[in-house]
Amino acid sequence: RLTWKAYHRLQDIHDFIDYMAKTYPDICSTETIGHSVEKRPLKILKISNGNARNPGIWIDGGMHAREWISPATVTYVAHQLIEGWEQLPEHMRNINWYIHPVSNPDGYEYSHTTDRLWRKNMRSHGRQCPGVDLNRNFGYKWGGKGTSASPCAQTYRGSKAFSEPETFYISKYISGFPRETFQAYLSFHSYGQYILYPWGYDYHLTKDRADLDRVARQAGSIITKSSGVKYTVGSSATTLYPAAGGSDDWAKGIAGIKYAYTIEMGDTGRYGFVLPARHIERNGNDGYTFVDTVARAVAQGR
Ligand code: 0X9
Ligand code: ZN
Repeated sequence: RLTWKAYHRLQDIHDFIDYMAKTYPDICSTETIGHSVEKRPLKILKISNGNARNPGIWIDGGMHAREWISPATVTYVAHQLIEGWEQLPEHMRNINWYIHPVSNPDGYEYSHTTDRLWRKNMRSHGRQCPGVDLNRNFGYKWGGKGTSASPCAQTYRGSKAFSEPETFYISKYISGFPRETFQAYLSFHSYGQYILYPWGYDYHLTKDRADLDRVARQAGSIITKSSGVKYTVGSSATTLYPAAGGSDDWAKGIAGIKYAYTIEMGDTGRYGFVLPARHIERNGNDGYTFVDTVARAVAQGR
């Protein structure tokens, strides 16, 4: 059983997914979409009222190992959706949810056992430094700005686009659905409190930037009203820095998913990646507000 008063190990998060699927079989199911470099399962939790024609929303967390608030927030959101299901507004229940709380399971475990600030996956490169930055390994403008060809760099892009099973199986899974299925792709990271939309690879903006910006600002202002916390909104490249090969850019540019966002959870730097667990609930609520706002936009088709 998970609590949101501590950070949890991978096995506990996977047990939570299985427990939810077993306890709420009418709305929940689980699927393993592939295995990581070290052969850990890449597990997702699906939540649905059973209508295959609902729009889909993909949520992933834990792509960067040390960003522990991300899996914590994503599991918090999943728990809220499930426990509150009967009372949820239509725009939340008429969505098929695909939730992947730990997309970098090997790195996540390594950050618990060995190096708290590990970021990449655990790909071995022989005698060179291990690890690929999964958020530089997706296949849209792969290898561009803000990526490194050197295995020792924190932003090592890998040997080619989707060279890593953790990114490959996400793209394979999503690409297996009809193109209109997924209407939102939400990647949870930390830290800095930003809501970011494409593009990340360069300073250009998408044609529908106004829609992406409006929904992000809406979420930001509701979060500020409810928890007092501020999220900065803008495109990834202009707001943070250009970085190619991100999951959000792939979702937007290749998978054709309209609402592609990266949200950087708290804090703004006091604790950074090593955020004390007492901050999980607040971040969880902020994450839920973000997801709720995006789902409302999806339901309204705008
Ligand atoms: O650099 C990243 O991958 C993300 N920031 S983090 O501190 N969590 O590492 C930002 C990614 C934004 N999206 C793209 N650049 N595509
Ligand atoms: Zn990150």
